[in-house]
Amino acid sequence: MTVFLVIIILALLAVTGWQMSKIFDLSRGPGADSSPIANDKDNRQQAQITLAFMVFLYLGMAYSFWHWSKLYLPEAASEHGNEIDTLMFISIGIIMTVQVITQALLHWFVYKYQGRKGKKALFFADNDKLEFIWTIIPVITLAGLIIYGLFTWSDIMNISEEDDPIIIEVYAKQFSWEARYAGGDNTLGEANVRFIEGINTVGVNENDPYASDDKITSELHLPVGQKVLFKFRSQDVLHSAYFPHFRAQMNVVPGMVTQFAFTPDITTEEMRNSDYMVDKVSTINDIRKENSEALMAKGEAPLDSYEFDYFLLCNKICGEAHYNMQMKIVVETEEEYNAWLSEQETFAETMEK
Ligand SMILES: [Cu+2]
Repeated sequence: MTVFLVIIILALLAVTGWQMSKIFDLSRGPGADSSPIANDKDNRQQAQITLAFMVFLYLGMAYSFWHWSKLYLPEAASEHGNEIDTLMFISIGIIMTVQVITQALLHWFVYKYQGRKGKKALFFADNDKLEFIWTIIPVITLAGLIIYGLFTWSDIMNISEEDDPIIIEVYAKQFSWEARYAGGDNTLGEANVRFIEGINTVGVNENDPYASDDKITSELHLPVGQKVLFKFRSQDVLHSAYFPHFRAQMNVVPGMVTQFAFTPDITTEEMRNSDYMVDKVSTINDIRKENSEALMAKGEAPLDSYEFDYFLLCNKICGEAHYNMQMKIVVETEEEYNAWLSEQETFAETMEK
């Protein structure tokens, strides 16, 4: 509502400004140049504004890179992540180069060939050679990018049986995630929303023999260096499972199972100790310390100090608490993973209670 009001006020202000400029023109009297046709002075002014706009664009671009590049994600923590990053880097590199050159040409030509009295534009109908050049270069570049992207995509999405991945179900609902480990048989029991009842929160079929050893958890633990196949289900609306640090994302659609596999290759501990993360965490904690002092001065509790963890986020705006829909991910050694998993209760044990 507030946004709507602000838009209306801005629109009204624009109309007011426009009307005032008309009144201003009328009040200048008969002596002033009131012709609607642009003269040399107008043209020069417009050409200079165009050049100034180009400078503004380049400065804005340089500032954005300098100021926001620290917000980039850390290095990819999965095996395929580097492929995605390279694809992204090459695409952005090409786009940036073309953009910088064409902006300069566009603005410079507007300036150089500004309107002048007595100057006439050359009539130039077409040139087959030029048309050919500016068609074939984008065709080759785009085809190259698309084919490269397709190969990367199929490389990441094709899961071979030989990899023998660990199977984990990721279950989404407004507004939380749950994970279901397939247990000793590495086969998930049947599940459906119709089976949801009481503590059976993800709807596992109690009568399915594969289901009894499944383990339902509120944290995702993954062993480093092992391929994990995630099977996604949603209870209610469209969600999107987003693993930013692992460069993975998959829509979670009610009524169907979607999947994505990746191999985590940096443990939580290693990521915490990386230069990038040590630096980032200390910056966050400095800010928290300052804010805590302000809070304590008001007699409120101070903030906890921050420690890095991987997390799974929802990347579809799925409702009012969407922003809060996240699950902690721990990447650890195989021994730690096995120790953690053996402590988790099986589905059969949960249902006995
Ligand atoms: Cu969601």
